[in-house]
Amino acid sequence: TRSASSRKAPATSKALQQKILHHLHTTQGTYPEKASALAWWEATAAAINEFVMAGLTDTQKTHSRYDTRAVNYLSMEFLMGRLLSNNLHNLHLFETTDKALAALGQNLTDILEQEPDMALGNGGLGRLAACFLDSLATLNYPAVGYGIHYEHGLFEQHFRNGRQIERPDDWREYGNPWEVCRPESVQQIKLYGYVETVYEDGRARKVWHPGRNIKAVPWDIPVVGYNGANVNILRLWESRATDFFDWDVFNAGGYVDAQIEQAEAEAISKVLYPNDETEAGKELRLIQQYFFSAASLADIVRRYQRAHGDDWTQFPKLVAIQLNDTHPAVAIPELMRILIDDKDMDWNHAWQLCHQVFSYTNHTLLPEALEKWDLHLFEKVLPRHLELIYEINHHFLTEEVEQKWPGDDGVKSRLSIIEEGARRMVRMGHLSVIGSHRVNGVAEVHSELVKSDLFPDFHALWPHKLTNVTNGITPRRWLKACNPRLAELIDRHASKDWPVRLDKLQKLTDLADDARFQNAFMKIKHENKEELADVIKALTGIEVDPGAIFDIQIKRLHEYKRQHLNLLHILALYRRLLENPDHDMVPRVFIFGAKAAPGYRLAKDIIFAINKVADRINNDERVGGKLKVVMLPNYRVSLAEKMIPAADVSEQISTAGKEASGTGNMKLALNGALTIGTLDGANIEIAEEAGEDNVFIFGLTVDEVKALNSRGYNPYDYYLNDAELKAVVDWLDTDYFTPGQPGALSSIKHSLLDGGDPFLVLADFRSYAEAQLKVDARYRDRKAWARSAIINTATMGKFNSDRSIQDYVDRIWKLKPYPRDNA
Ligand code: 26W
Repeated sequence: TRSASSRKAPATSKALQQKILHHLHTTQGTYPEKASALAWWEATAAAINEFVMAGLTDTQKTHSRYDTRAVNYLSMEFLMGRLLSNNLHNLHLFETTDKALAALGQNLTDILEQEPDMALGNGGLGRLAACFLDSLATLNYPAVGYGIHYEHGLFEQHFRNGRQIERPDDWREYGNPWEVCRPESVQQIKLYGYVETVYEDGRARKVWHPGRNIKAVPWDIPVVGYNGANVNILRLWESRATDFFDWDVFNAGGYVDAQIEQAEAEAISKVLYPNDETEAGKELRLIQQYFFSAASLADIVRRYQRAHGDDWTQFPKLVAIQLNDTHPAVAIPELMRILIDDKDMDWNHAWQLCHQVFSYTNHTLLPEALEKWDLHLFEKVLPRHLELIYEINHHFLTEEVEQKWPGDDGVKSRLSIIEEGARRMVRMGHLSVIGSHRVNGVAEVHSELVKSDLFPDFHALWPHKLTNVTNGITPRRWLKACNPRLAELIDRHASKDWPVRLDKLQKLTDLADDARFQNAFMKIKHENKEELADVIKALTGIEVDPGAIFDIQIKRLHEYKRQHLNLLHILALYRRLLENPDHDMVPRVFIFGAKAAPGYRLAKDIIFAINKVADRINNDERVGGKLKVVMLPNYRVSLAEKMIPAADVSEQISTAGKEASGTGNMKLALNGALTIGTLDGANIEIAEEAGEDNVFIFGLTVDEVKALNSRGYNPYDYYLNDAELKAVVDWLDTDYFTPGQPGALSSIKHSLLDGGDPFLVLADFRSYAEAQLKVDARYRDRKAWARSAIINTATMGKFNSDRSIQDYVDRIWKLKPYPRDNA
């Protein structure tokens, strides 16, 4: 197939063959007859890296030649997935490499499978950061991603007797061909200790005497833009024991102590915290946050001073810093510390610079996810930063808040960075809002809730600070690379530049009723389902029929995402089939992928329940192949790439008001799945784009959820008044799905009844079941289904992450694009 752009591949397949062989010999030390698949992958990556590195050098030269304004994207998570396939697509080398490898007797698809996922993130927030890097490079914006070089990314998930088992992820076990270590840019990071006030020339100065010094070593991962655009960098910091080794301690017999110090230093970047949306308040996590924020700021300041020395006037013109949630919020007092303590700047000047460079994205409203640090812990780890936070807070409360609401202590205590109480806490959200010039939510409804419910007083104080940037996804990875058949069909029927101009998919709406196009579109869906069926068989042994509806829910396991609502409906279908073997339904395969945080009991119980229900249903002759349930193990980016193209139905069923945006919803709809969803997050905007007829909306709205909760929600009202609902909830209390182990699934029932059903599962059950009947009815009408599927693909242009990035640029970052010289 011809590539979507008019650009041609930068190498012939002959030339590439030579390069791959060269690397097989000289960097892998092997030869074709002997080489393992892994060696072939390494050699291919090394060959492609020649083009990547050339682009990187050109881009860096361009940025320094024009002294460009850049955004620095600070994120604790970057969920990059695999890079080889992505780099091949973005460099227009995919077909060429395929050919080159074929000529060498190798299969590219198999070789791509050798690459471990780079899973340095939990879920939505981390994958969003990865899509944004792709778009920033593609649009030629100068940008650096800053994060942590975790030795172990998100755990590997296995099932043992249906229960989730975690094993460490070891993505770098055999090295990583993409990353470059930059010892010349090492930073020293200080921790603990105490602050001394020194009087000099009649002025008080603060001197921080740290108790610990840690080395931050940068690893650069090139980020290749589409069409051979810029190659930006993702800079990830690894912690090491410092070289400023305490030789006295060592010589005085402190060998063991010195080793302990080294282990402690290395622990900082050892492992990604697997908690999604729950703040645990752990000291190591705070140290991780400070470690990478401080290293990144030192790097930003070093780069700036290399060009501008002590002239700070250009700083806010050249530097934008985006805080991806509050995890890097400590960067705000850190920049103040650098400017005031190290660079001798006065408070007002420093604050003015600070406030101009920072902006903050909020990704969640869940109270348990809002970061707060115990004040004493904070003081122990970062004594100087706590002082600076007090001072920021003092200026804010006595100047800005006092001006607006004179004498109002209530509003002061609500807006204070410090939460008073038995345990005093540092509120990182407050710090982020006060220290930033812009704050954004990630979908329209979410941003409105940020204004009205999360930060209403801040919104009253600064009406222009809070804004919206709706999330997006990169169509390169999430359509072109993962769904080559559909990509090729679109190449032929819409314009070829859709990977950069996704709105051009609109043209396909004209073909939504065209029988030939419908057949071609649905044939591709069917072929993708056959491929996924093979994957399911290989991973679980379960056989599924590609003729059935593939109904997919893929996301972290969380009560608010309501995988258990899906499960209750599955039980209802099963029950209908048992009560009436002739019950008429389109055969359906429910497919899940989800990891639970290792300490989240109920989430793990829901995984167990899905697995147990799946066992029972899949082995029950009576359902006559009409119902199958599959929970795929170890859901991750590379598995998502196989599942999404094969989905007929996309489950987006969070309690309204709880899912900030969702981005899986966009990926699935783009690939022609019909959404069954609540009016939550970006589902609302998806429904607006696709039209209400092409999505299945159900359940309570944000306002109805609020009203029900303030009336006082009683789950028994629903349980006792819906016989089917009662029957399936009670089913969980028997040993039907766990023979010999009654009560093994009762925690779910308990949470839904006596636990108060905090996410209104029972309240939305009937409406969900009815929407599912409409899904079934639509699927029977093959043409109507095909039409809706096509319209979904055609109307997802808005959700291109290039559009999100352009919104950030226009509203917040104010960058100019700089295509690289020599490109
Ligand atoms: C402190 C523990 C913790 C860890 C991660 C709290 C919160 C998080 C993230 C903010 C959770 C997250 O990934 N949020 C998701 O962000 C996506 C990108 O904006 C949204 O699409 C999802 O709706 C949101 O849940």
